[in-house]
Amino acid sequence: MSWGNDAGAPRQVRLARHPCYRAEAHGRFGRIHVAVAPRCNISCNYCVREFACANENRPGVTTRVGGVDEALRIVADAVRRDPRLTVLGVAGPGDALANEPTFELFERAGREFPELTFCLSTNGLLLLDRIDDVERLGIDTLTVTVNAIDPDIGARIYAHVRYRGRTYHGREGFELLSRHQLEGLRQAARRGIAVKVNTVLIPGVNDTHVQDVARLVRALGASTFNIIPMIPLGRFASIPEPAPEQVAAAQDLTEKDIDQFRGCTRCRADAIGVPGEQDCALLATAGSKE
Ligand code: CLF
Ligand code: SF4
Repeated sequence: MSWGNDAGAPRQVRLARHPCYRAEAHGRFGRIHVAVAPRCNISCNYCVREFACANENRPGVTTRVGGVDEALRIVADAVRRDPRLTVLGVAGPGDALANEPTFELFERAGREFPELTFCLSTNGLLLLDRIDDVERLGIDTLTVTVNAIDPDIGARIYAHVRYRGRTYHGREGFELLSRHQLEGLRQAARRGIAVKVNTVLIPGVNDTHVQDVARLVRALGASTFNIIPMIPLGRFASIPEPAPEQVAAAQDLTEKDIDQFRGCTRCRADAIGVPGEQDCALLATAGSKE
């Protein structure tokens, strides 16, 4: 099966082949995550990252963190194996924008794989600082995780925020993060980048707040909203995972304000494949050593 060469295709065409943006693309097209971003600049209370993990399927884990050369070999191997893989994404295991290899990767991939859609997922702290780079590198789709807009709620979700050599806690940390997230996503949308907001649904913390988040990010230019049930880990290990009905209710509520993506499979940082099918990250990693 061939889907032709999308190099230079209008963004709408590229979006139509993005499994995390268009319902009709979900189950038909896939993504290649390359784990070139180990470091993070904030601390979410539900986060546990693992850099040598083969048997868990969730964000923040990868079999290994590799360099850009290895990542590009993985991409070449993956697109050769499966032409349905249309999206190249950096989604951790830390924050994409807090790791310089992310930028080198997209720079080189722009020359080597111009037909792929470039996707980047971030906590948004550095989005304002790097928005020119994000645009220059041809990032088509940008995901910003926005878990709150109310400082009283946000201060409960993040243990700290580290920015330009200083560490911020509590409300101060959240307000800094939130300003950068919201202004960054507004500027990205104004530059024509398709912006999706991921909101991690945390029972008892932000579950009555998601509509406020959805309305504001829509007003700022986000086009898609993805409510992700929190996996109880780290400092939030004792909070129960939201039931599927809770997630569906939050999606139904916010659907009035913004398009929903309902097919999220909470991918690993090195997931490769069509979401919902078995990922072949280990296979591709092994292939890269050939
Ligand atoms: Fe990857 Fe994320 Fe891009 Fe998709 S995943 S960087 S937007 S190409 Fe997709 Fe995976 Fe859910 Fe993310 S199913 S965790 S929403
Ligand atoms: Fe973990 Fe991602 Fe939060 Fe960083 S932004 S602490 S990697 S969940």
